[in-house]
Amino acid sequence: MRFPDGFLWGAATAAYQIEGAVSEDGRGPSIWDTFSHTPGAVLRGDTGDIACDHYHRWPADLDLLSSLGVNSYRFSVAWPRVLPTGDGDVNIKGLDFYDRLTDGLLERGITPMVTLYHWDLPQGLQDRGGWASRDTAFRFADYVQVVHQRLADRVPYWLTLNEPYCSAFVGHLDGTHAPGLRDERVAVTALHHLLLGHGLAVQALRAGGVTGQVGITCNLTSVRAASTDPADEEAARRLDLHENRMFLDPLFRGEYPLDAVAQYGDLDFVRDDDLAVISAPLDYFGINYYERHAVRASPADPVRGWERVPPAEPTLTGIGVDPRGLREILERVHRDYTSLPLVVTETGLALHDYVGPDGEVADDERIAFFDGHVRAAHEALANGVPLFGFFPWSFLDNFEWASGYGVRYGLYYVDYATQERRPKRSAAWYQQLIRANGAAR
Ligand code: IFM
Repeated sequence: MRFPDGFLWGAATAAYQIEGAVSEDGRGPSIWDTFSHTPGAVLRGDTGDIACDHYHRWPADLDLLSSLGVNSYRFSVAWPRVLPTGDGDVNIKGLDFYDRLTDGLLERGITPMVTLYHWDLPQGLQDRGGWASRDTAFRFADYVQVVHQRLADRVPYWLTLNEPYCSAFVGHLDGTHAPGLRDERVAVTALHHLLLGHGLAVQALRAGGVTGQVGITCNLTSVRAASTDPADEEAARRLDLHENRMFLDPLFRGEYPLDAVAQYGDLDFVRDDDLAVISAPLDYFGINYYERHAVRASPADPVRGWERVPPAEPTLTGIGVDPRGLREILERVHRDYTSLPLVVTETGLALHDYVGPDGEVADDERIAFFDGHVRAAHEALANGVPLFGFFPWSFLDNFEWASGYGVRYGLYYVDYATQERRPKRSAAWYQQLIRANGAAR
């Protein structure tokens, strides 16, 4: 099993999950600062105030990435560092940080992949309606232009949004992510404005003469009906709409699925030309994969009409492990939606890792997880999917949103009391995989 020469073996993080330094050098508050400081919102009241202190420790962290052997690193820019209230004056010190980070990566021979929005909307914009307000999409494009002007000459891969599903539905319908709302109408409106923001950001990048590749990352799931009962098949169709088609159809077909109106009501917030903006051509597409699930009809939930069948062996986050879903999604996107190059921008496993008496973090389940998913990615490649990279989530243990520091995803263990980083067994495994470009296993 060999991967193509030049295949990107990376690692991924996001600003609020690792940086800390939330009040430093002019950074403004984001919706995640507000949410994490809301009593009861995050497990044990954890916040990203300090996180991995990456804002101060970035040079040593980049050295770790070097020793891991990755040839690419996916990080996100915090909008509230660059524009503390969301628009208005640019905070040069915020841009300086990402400038240094980008140069630090390039000096180490590591290709930057920059996510422009990984959920940390400036609180100032939330106070004006957040993603439920159409104006936020335009403010996003303005911010993207500012970041692009500063980093354009050195960034080969741009991603506009990370996981608009989570921003829209987990943040505005489930209420378990910032801004913590529970209103389906607001969620679907926010979804549209997120996608519009993506499209306007692509326009801004193109107008600015972007030389790097432009894409977006969606988290997609592999959904199947639990049985051939028509009610279960209908349940699977609905969940597929909610988790996949509401994103893929507008991005790649320039339309919302026909069944969206039956599920969510009139999409009267969609204006002429919005879908043309949203579906403007991209250079590549990022996929985050975590879940393959069976779905059945749920008479107890007539509104949604579906429920996931609980996996036989749930992980800490309640989902199962099934690498087949990664191949299925890659093949589906390639077959049904786009011939663009694809990249796995995230996949990973949450564990309660600990340092053993021998000083080792023996995360063998994570190694098995990654092994299975790398194999699934290779199968997709062999079946003709133009896959060009694989980015485990995550480089470091970090602030896992509503789960705080209660679960760990990193290849490196972080001792939050001392900020010591320690490679887990999975880091050594990944290092070997990268050296062999997948071959020697
Ligand atoms: O930690 C998150 C990341 O921010 C987005 N994708 C899923 C990861 C694990 O839950």
